[in-house]
Amino acid sequence: MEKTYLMVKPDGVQRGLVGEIVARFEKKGFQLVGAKLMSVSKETAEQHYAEHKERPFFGELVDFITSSPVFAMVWEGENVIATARQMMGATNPKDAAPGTIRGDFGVTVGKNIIHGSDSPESAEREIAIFFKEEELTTYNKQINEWVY
Ligand code: 3AN
Repeated sequence: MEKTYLMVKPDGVQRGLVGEIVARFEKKGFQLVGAKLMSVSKETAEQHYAEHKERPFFGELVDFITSSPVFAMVWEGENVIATARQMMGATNPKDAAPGTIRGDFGVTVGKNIIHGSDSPESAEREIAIFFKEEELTTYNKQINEWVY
């Protein structure tokens, strides 16, 4: 089953949006298989955002993500990578549709509340950066195929 890495960024944690965000993915029908509140080191931040190294906002990005705790999560489900990106909304909250997380709660592009992997390759890479294998669980929901 497909997995993705989602992270409530420091602005989302500070604004008390962790529960709201977890609830959206739970209600959608995805399965939480790993989660933790954590501080991100400079090294981990630089590794995570490596593809943006040459961008002018790289320093700002690393400073922000290391400034206070994030809520790191791994979610599992059919097409969870693309669907989670849709639920997050456009990168710049001013372009994010109402009903999406960034559309409902975000204002500026630098502080856009949530990160989500954008491909199977980045999901695998990012999950490995933030989680040890033993921190992830596998379990079957005790329900039938209609009620998910
Ligand atoms: P996404 O998070 O939607 O995949 P990316 O990968 O283009 O977006 O950007 C990574 C992160 O860099 C974004 N989450 C955003 O916080 C930040 N970012 C993107 N563009 C800018 C910008 N012009 N100024 C400041 N931060 C930016």
